[in-house]
Amino acid sequence: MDVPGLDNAVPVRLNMEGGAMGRMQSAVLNGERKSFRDLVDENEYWALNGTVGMPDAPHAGLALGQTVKLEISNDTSFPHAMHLHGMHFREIGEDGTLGPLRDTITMFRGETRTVVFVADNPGDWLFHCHMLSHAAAGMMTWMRVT
Ligand SMILES: [Cu+2]
Repeated sequence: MDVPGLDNAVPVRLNMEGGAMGRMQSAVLNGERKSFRDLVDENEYWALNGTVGMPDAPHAGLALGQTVKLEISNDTSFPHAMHLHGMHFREIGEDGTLGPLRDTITMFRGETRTVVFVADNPGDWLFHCHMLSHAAAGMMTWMRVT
């Protein structure tokens, strides 16, 4: 899969936080900011861009055909297999080389990595950790392609 348009790619950030031995102090759950301790009491442990679980608004609203450069940072103490529905991506190295076509990237603790893709599939697409207990405890969001 070619990824044209990298020079004009839309930048999107994803910050992964939470879990034991993490640094997350608080996050938003159902529109309300809560301390990590209160989140744990509700069996919610993980946040993406400061929100626990599915936000009302998409993490990113993408125009059909737009090239996207998605930078992901894992600020937790655990590995997470981040899985995007609807589209495949390729990791881009610092030298600009493109890795293999994937729909999941395993993010180890402390890593920041960048993937690129063309938003070529209209719809609302889940983007979540594939450790499903993590997804169920907050580690999921979604993107919209229109
Ligand atoms: Cu996870």
